[in-house]
Amino acid sequence: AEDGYRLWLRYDPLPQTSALLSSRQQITTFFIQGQSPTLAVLSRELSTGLSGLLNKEITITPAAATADIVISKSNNERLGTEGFSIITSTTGRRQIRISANTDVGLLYGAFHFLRLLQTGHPTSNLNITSKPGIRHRILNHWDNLDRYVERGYAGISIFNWHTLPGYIDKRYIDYARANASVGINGTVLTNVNANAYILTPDYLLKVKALADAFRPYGLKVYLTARFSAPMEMGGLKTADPLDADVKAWWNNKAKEIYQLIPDFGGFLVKANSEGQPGPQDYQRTHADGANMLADAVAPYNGIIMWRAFVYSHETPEDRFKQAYNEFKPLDGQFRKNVMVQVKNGPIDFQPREPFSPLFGAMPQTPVLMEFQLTQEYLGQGTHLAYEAPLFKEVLDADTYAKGKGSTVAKVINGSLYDHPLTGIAGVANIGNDINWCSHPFAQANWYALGRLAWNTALSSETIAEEWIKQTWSNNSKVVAVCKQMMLDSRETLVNYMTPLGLHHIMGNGHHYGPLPWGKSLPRADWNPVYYHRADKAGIGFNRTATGSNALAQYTPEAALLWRDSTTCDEKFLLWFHHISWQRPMHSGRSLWEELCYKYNEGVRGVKTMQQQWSSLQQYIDTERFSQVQQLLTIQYNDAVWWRDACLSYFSDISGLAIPAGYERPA
Ligand code: GCW
Repeated sequence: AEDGYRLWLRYDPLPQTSALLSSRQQITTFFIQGQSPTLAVLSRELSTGLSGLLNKEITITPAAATADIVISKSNNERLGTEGFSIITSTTGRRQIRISANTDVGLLYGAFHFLRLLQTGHPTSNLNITSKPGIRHRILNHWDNLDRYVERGYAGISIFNWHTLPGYIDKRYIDYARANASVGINGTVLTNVNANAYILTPDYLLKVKALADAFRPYGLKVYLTARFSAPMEMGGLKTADPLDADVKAWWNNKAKEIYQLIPDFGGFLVKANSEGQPGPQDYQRTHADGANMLADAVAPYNGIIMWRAFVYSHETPEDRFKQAYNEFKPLDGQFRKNVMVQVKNGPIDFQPREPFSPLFGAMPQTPVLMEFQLTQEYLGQGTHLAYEAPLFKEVLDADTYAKGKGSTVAKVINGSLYDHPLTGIAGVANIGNDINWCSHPFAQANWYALGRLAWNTALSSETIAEEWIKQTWSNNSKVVAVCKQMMLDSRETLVNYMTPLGLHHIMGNGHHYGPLPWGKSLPRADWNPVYYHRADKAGIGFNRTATGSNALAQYTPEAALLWRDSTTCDEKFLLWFHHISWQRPMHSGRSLWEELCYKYNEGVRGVKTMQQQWSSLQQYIDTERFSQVQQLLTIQYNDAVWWRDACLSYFSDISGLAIPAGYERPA
């Protein structure tokens, strides 16, 4: 576990390949033009990184002309405020030139250069320009003030409110480094199920201490705002967003925060969802609530990220449809500094969901993507599930909102509707475990979020390969085997948990193991039977025109993929259709047989991962090798548990026996 602390910034000496040998010969000195806290951070990182990787002494030189690496400001409009270029110049003395318009751009450039070295890229002929495609690249911590992390599986919160503001834990700095290394530039420190206490003067001083520590790394802090704070903290009788005293309270609070933290990012808000207070408590709309807060932070260039994760069981409506029904009519009513934050799918971070129909449906509103890095429904801190393929599936999905090619990625990077305000968020999987994320492979999901936020066009494969080389080894066998494990892992997990479009059949509350028979919770929409709808005749949720008609929330072209049960992509089949157990599938098997087949595929997939991992023993440090090996054993047993529980239950419901040739439940 200790070895995992360094994440992907290990900087161990590189193997002596020819690409490296030339870099090693060429790089001894670097020069940094100018001085600032960010440049100091950059200089430290480059010294540590280069001397570690190249295994020799690296020195800073005061003379650009004699340096091997020159880091200096440019004035290049194309690079924007965070982009950089890295060029090997061969005119005159051979130099690697890292340029950017800002200090933080230079820092990103330096981290990218270290990444190139760590991944074995030759540096003799570089000609790179890069800038982020999305402006706000943010982690959302669901961390409570008592350090309990909601849906956290990696220990308690890294934010130690007790010793702040006096004590700056080294971990805060390493956290900021890791984020900067992948371009993450914002962090929401507190849970969306918010505690108003964070807004008290004492806590704001603690937040300021973190903001000061993170600033050199280009990492802004944000907080969650509890909508009823004016009552709880301010002693007001209401939190009605149209009430003058309420507005004044928030305006003063914003002023107080910005006096302490001039570059405070703004607020993330969960309102009128799962019992949280909100504007609807006063018969006001989400827009009224968001705009009131937006006005409070606008003078300081703050933003509001207002979540669209709303659903209520009082409404008989399919939960799938509720966020869209609530928010779509509000398009055009939000202030310019409001983003609506939408989870990738319409229900809740399932192993596979169709994209949320809100993407593309609110042309006048910047829509921010919320992914979940913490694997609440994907085996948590225990199962190996590389999420980049899940993220990519959603980003690449076509909304057809402005014709073919209107991908979700284009909605969130602002290009489809020409929004300058853009964002992507990942619910963090970080805790105070020595290795940060509990499962050594879970670090890859944090890494992937940053890399995709920078460039949504990167492939899952490229990201995996980069991460493996930096985290495990440059050895080609390790790279090939880990990459295969990672790329297959999500589909394997879908197979043993929720194949063919099943969803939300996890155990109540904890969401870890299977509970397809679950129907005891008071809220129908929290019970698995609500989602799979299995009966004697068949299985699946009819969301076509003869059912809940959730499909009508998509553009007709997008809906076409799923509308007809005979042509529907089978991965999504039971999301949209109630299908007879006997229905022939593309494989020629009946639906029931296919379900049995898929669950077994899932179990087999984990067995394969175990074998793949075992083949790497000689290349991996004992500690991390054994940790992953043990976790894979748990994952295998869990996959068997999932298969047996689900197939037994569905067999009971359908009256169909598990066909010969498939493993049977014990
Ligand atoms: O996925 C669900 C979780 C809740 C969470 C909620 C949300 C923070 O089970 O724990 O609350 O989503 O996203 O608001």
